[in-house]
Amino acid sequence: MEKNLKHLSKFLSLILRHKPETIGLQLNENGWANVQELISKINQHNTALDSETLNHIVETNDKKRFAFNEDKTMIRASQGHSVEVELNLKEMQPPQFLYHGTVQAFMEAIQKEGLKKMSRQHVHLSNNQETATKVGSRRGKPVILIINAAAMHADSYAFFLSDNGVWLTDHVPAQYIQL
Ligand code: HQG
Repeated sequence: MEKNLKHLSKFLSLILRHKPETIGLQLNENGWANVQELISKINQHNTALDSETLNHIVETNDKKRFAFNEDKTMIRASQGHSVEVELNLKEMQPPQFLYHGTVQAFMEAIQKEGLKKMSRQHVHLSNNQETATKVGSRRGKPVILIINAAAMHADSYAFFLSDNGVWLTDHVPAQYIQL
């Protein structure tokens, strides 16, 4: 059961962040999908999903990746998109330090160019080293970078906090990164 839920959650990430066209779904400009349409298109795609299971995934997802709108007719991913969406995130003052987990293989490029958003809409940062360690571990032995977020903010770089607590920014120039 848990395995199936994890599989469904990954499939939802694919649909709601990257490739809605896989099931012929369209996200609106703010990344929202109609819940009934999502459920029926996922079922047409030979993947069983009912609204109870979807609610369960949204509530119990370890990173709270998905969120419903107020009347629960719409759903979206809270961050992590590669498709262009306007999340209308609140610009916020970051804590003094934020963290980014990566791997050694990227360090040469990162030290030259800083952190780039690559295929996503933002650079993803976290407010604790533990989360950054998990993010980096997806790719191998993690290297944790400490970002001087307060200094960036003082230099007018904008930071946004997603609904699920991920800090987002456009680019972290190398001078604000310490190992
Ligand atoms: C690296 C997951 C070369 C960067 C996670 C990272 C996170 C560079 C990779 C969320 C670079 C991009 C995002 C540069 C950055 N040269 N490599 N100049 N700048 N990189 O997946 O932060 O489980 O797009 O270090 O938990 O790893 O999907 O970003 O290794 O929150 O919800 O390029 O995805 O969340 O990789 O992960 P990603 P990320 P979910």
